[in-house]
Amino acid sequence: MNDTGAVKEALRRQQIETPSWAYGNSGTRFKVFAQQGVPRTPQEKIDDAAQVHRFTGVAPRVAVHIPWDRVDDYAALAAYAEERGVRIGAVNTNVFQDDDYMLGSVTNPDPAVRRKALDHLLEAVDIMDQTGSRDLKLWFSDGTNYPGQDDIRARQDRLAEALAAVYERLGDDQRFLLEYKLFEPAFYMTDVPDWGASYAHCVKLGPKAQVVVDTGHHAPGTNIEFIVAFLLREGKLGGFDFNSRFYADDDLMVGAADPFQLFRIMYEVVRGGGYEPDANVAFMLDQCHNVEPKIQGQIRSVMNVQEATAKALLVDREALAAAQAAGDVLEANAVFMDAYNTDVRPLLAELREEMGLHPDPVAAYKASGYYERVVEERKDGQAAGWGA
Ligand code: LRH
Ligand code: MN
Ligand code: MN
Repeated sequence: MNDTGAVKEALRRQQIETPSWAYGNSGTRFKVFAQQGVPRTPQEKIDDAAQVHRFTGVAPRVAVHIPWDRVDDYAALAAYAEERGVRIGAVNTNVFQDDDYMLGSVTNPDPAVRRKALDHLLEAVDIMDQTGSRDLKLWFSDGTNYPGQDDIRARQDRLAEALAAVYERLGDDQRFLLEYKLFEPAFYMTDVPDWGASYAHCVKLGPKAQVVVDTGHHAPGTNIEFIVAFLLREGKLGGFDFNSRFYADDDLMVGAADPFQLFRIMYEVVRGGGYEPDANVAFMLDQCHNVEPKIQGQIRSVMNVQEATAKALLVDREALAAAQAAGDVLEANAVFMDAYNTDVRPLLAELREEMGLHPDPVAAYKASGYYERVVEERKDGQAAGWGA
């Protein structure tokens, strides 16, 4: 796509979902650093997410994580979000924080623990009914630390049973996204370690089961764009948890560690039709801002995804196809790199102005005084944190 108008049009309809947990305090197992002005309630997280949308224009949804965002009335929470110009997006489940889950949740050898975990997943679908959310995001920390600790195959059977029960409960307009992760917190064997395991379970269940790619969940050196291309071709790419990493599941700002990788991923998304609205690929962020300001970190991340998308849309597909067909390796690579090396910031600034936004979202946010206001307003009470 080389016509700037068409590129802008495509960028205008981009939707990037931010995670409620990115607005709360977070850290590592060594220290959670408390920041000022951090939200104390799910409503205040939504207030902050609305700021990201206000200044970027492309972040209209916020994902929730249950029980971190537990409220009495989820329909009221959805209405609250709408009043602030955003919507509730994916409902993320949490079967990793109770003592009961030490040996696993849905794969636990104890049927009572499995039942408890499944009940939580089903409750999350009830919540989706109230928030109007389409996506249920399932991530299981399940796994083992030592060879022989539990039966790998039996755990797969238990997992399949739970997934089937959740699938059964989904409404017509709902689906689940099964997230894989190589390791952590389990260090020997994880029950959904890679896209293949997620894909196989999803294929068996049907179209309402899709794979979600968290970009921080692979072994170093994994070709993530290949996975994206493959899943899209199979109609099984449900979405992304975007973040970046240098070493493991670092949850740093997307596009910070390896912007070229983000571009390559977005190119495969565009190439595979995943950017079309009816492809239903959810572009979500899953990040933690341990040392940087949170709302500003989210704004920066949204802009990083926008920039990678703009470059992906700018790839001269015709020239690329011609070079590929001719076996012209260097020309094909040059066409690809041309798009990556384009400075798309002026184009995006122009687009924002056309959308009635400030061309520089970070500067506009800083000048808005929102941060100073919430630091003052949120002085008292308990700040929400990762896990709170
Ligand atoms: C697991 C994960 C998953 C969780 C989130 C907090 O590492 O990526 O998506 O829900 O982190
Ligand atoms: Mn994730
Ligand atoms: Mn993760």
